[in-house]
Amino acid sequence: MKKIGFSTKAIHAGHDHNTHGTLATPIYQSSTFIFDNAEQGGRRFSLEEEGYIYTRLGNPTTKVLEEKLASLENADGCIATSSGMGAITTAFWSVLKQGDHIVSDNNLYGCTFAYFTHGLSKFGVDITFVDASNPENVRRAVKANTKVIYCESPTNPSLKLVDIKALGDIANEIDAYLIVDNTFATPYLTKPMDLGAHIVIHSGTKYLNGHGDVICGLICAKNELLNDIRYVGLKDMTGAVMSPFDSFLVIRGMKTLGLRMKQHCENAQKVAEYLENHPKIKRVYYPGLTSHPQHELAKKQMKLPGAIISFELNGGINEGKALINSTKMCKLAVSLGDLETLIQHPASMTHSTYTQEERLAAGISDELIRISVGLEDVDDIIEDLEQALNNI
Ligand code: LCS
Repeated sequence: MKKIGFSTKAIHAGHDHNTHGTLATPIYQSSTFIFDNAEQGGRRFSLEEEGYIYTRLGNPTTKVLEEKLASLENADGCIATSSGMGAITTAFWSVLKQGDHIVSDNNLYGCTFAYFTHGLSKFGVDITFVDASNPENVRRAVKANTKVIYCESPTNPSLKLVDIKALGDIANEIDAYLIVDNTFATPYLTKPMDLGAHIVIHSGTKYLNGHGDVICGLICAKNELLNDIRYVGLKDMTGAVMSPFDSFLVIRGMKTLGLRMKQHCENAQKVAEYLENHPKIKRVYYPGLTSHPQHELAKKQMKLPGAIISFELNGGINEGKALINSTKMCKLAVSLGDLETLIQHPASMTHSTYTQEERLAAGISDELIRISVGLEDVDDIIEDLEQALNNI
């Protein structure tokens, strides 16, 4: 059978075939669903009969979104949540029990790191942080009770890559789950399920929605995990369910994911090359540059190198702050993956949940600046950075 293209799936997968034949997905803004009789209600609750019960357990608008992402990620299924953190916590509460051990890469989004260190550890879960860009470090950290290997790739904010296939092989050898946060790459650039991941997490707030107007998350998983994640983790433990209206917005955003990612990456490559050649800049972290230590892995594992860039200025933290205070069009804001170019300072903002010592151990310097390259005309992005750099 002919393979269906990415954008065709992004536009058509999960279509809601309703009686009115709507082209756009209707917003089924209903908290509950009416049963024909008591027997049917019972059958729905026992999962003997398919159908809707209550929106915390499933909703027809959200189902379209879930089927769309499952199709793009080559996953058996997908479960939408009210935030990326909701996706992470729901997945972990679903698969872990007291006494389990996690091996995680040390460079994570700040709140994921906080969930591990301040949250999970209180419930008797043991976590070892390693530099997972070398799979041997992960292998060495494995214990008899290791249940999950966890990573982002590229990582937030250092843009380090993790060899997902190598980690998938380790997870399978020790009968653990590999969970990959694919927020930075999106399925357009990397498909972790094809490389051996058992669960793929997204902050859909970022590229999947792409328009900066929703907080949401998604969990893609293998068949055997789906019921536990939806009917235990989401239904009973976090309750972090996505609203039908937000699902509608993310469905609309995802239809253009392929187009947007292509342009985001093209813009980012030019911005990264500009920054790397600028005399006031000490170092640029971007997988599309030949100076990136894992440039070869990026070419193998990613269709394009993504659109987040981090860099350090000559000088340091004060120069970095002066720069982000001087941009005009590029907005000083956290988040990423929006149409607008966003610039921020991880040490005092997104990664302030790490102590300075933990941050430095994870390779996140105090002077690091992160840019999410948007979809403005790239010459205008560069011109804004140029005037800001001239200001310091
Ligand atoms: N995973 C990654 C890789 C993230 O970057 C974020 C948020 C999350 C999960 C959590 O998703 P949320 O709950 O916010 O939807 N990252 C942010 C960032 O770098 N700036 O602001 C939020």
